[in-house]
Amino acid sequence: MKTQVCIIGGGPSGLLLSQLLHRKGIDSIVLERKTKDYVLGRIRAGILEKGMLHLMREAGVGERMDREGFVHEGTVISYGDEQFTVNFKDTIGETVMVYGQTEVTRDLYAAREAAGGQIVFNVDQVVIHGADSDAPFVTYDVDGDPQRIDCDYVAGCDGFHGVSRQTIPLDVRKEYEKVYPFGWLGILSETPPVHEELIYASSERGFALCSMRNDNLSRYYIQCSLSDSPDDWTDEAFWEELKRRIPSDAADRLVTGPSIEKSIAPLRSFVTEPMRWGRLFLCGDAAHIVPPTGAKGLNTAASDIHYLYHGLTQFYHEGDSAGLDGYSEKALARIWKAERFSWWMTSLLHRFPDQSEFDLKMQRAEIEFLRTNKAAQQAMAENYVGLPY
Ligand code: FAS
Ligand code: PHB
Repeated sequence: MKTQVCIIGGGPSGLLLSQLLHRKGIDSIVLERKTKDYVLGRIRAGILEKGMLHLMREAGVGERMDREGFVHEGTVISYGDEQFTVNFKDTIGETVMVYGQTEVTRDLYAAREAAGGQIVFNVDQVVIHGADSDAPFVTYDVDGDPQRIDCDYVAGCDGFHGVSRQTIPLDVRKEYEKVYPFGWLGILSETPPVHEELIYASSERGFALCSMRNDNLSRYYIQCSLSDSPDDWTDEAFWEELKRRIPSDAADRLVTGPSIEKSIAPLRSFVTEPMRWGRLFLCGDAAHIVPPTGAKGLNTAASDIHYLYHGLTQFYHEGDSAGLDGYSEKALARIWKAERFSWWMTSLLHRFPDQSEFDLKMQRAEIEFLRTNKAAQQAMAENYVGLPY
């Protein structure tokens, strides 16, 4: 087989790139390790920045998002029983949207299928060949049958555990990592959200987050030990711990119910440089990871896709490779700012095992400064709604 762009990974990055390229008459094939149902079964991000909203509309898949998504004008930050709102709309005139990654991925799959897009599921043994040559190709197996795709470019959209990043030689790539000493235990419950917007809660017992997917589907997280497993937590234990960490007025009105999904995500900050090697471009989690505290994971994947989509379009339509040549530097400039914000939100709101009394006082003062200072709230708002592409 031959295509212009071979995309490895059928998550939001790979699907969004494939759909955007299709709309510009650029051909791609998506290779996905799992089944579509498996990909759609992963419960992940919930907040979309304005840049992602624009890309979804540009890809022709924004209609259900605009109809069913929830526009949020701000978020609550709480510390024990004290709480305040950082109002993005009042502060900087911007908002975010709550529309789950599962729905984003569902809409993108529907669009690719409607357009006759080529997505190969259950691929195995994917290997990228000749990325540093003018004739790259990708080999893989499906049901044990060896396959080959010759292409102009390879987009590595295969997430943190994919093969694309590993294809870049160790003496070419440099990796930066910070692993946090805790995880997030998340549940999904068919219950009404406890608040109309999100609550990011800091407490002496640890962090908690109250989020949602729709009027009767809530998403909650509590900071947990890395040695925990979901089976260690009954639903009752989860609800009791959540109530201890959020403001008491919210705890009093919290509607609990059986979890329909329960999982633990480790938290890490990670970046690999460069994000390009020859004709291989890394996008999304294949190149970088953020702790989900700043809701930047999916949204930094989106800005990578924006840069690569425009670079490929410029190349195929105008024969100009400037966008492709500048991809890594431009993407990394925005990624590092998102890494900083995600690290800042995580440091601000979580309990760290080695925190001294002074550290706790600094954390408290930082929250108090955010509560009382307009410039601090403006800075948080600008980062949360998404810095410019
Ligand atoms: P993805 O990992 O989503 O997709 C990569 C795809 O490539 C997968 O479908 C995988 O099956 C496939 N693949 C892997 N190896 C392959 C191979 N060798 N060949 C072919 N295909 C291969 N972000 C937030 O903003 N908020 C959150 O709350 C949040 N929670 C998260 C929880 C967890 C457990 C994880 C892992 C991530 C979370 N994220 C969150 C971040 C997440 O949303 C990612 O940023 C987002 O999925 C990035 O999308 P992709 O880059 O497409 O990577
Ligand atoms: C979610 O709804 O899953 C969510 C929202 C905001 C975050 C992280 C996760 O910062």
